[in-house]
Amino acid sequence: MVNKTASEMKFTRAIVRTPCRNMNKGLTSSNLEKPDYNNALEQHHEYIKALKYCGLEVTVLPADERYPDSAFVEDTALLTPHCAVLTNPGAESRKGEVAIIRDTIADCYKRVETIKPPGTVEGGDIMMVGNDFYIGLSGRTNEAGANQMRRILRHYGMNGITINVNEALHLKTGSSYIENNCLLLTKEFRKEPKFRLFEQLEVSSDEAYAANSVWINERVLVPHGFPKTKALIESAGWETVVIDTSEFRNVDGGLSCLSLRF
Ligand code: CIR
Repeated sequence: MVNKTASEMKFTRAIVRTPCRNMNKGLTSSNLEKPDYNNALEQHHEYIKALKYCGLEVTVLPADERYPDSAFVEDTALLTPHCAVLTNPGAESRKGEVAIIRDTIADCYKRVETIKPPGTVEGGDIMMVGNDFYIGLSGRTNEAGANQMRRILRHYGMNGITINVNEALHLKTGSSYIENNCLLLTKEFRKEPKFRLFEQLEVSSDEAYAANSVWINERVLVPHGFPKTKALIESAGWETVVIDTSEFRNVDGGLSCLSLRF
């Protein structure tokens, strides 16, 4: 396995969706406060600015009140350099989010594949490392979905590698690839045998939320309020861009899930 180096890797576009007022009805496993909608809109606006600062052209889709979690667009698709894959979210209330993003993705990709029931996949479970895609087997992504995803990836000359996720919501809730063979991860994934050849930066347990940081074109977006993780990423040589996502965190959302980058 040869990982692409950061200099070869470049994203040019992103898709986001404006959060809806019903976001306070989003799925959550936490006892945190309900999100404040106006703050969430402000934070989302800053997030878009940060994506643009990283050089991305951003498509902003409208809020859709039917789907409280629909700002978390990452879960609805996997966008690779060779094809797009529409997912089938494991969460019942989120399945309809795929239909409302399909046309946007079809405008961007000639080849669009689909995960079909009984397979379920959420994009937050898929971590791209060059040509290799680590697929978390989680409460949202099942074996059948992972097998379909691996077949699709193989068809386009890419690889899918499964990873068991027992504690985190998604694989990328607890791990992020920040290029140059370097993984940012929580304790849950520290001993994962399939990650042993990576340089590993372990996020301190009181900053676990920041394990979901996002590398984009020589910069790394880091959530606000996690100074040790920010310093760790800077020690790996990257400029960090700090974004406040506290309102999204209240409904289990991290930085990466707010966009699809390609
Ligand atoms: C959910 O539970 O589906 C949403 N409330 C949060 C989704 C976060 N997505 C992600 O980390 N990729």
